[in-house]
Amino acid sequence: MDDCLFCSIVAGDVPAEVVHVTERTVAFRDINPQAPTHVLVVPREHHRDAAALAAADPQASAELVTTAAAVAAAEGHAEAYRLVFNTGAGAGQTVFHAHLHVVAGRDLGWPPG
Ligand code: IU
Repeated sequence: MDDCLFCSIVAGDVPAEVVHVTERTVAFRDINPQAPTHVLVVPREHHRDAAALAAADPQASAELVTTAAAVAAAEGHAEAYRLVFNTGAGAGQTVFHAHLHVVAGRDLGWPPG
């Protein structure tokens, strides 16, 4: 999709620190990390949010989660990590290409802010 930052990262047109790739996903470090490990897992195809992705491509949706688990394990956090889909501007979504946050490496409070 034109004018989508994460589509540009997937295409390799915008640099990012990629940590894991699969057939349907790309995982890269968040530019503004909120924890020692903060990685975004995105589908290669453009969908505006997690629900749209799940409706269109359930396999890709599942692969986001399995990729996130692999990333957490590779970073030494298999026992404790948080996965977040901010969905909608009111919930903090700022990039409208579905992405799963993988956050780990510090105490994670609940409820989230
Ligand atoms: P959000 O759930 O849509 O708010 O998450 C978007 C994330 O994308 C956010 O954590 C940003 O720090 C991150 N990000 C990035 O990694 N690289 C960028 O160039 C931009 C945003 I703009």
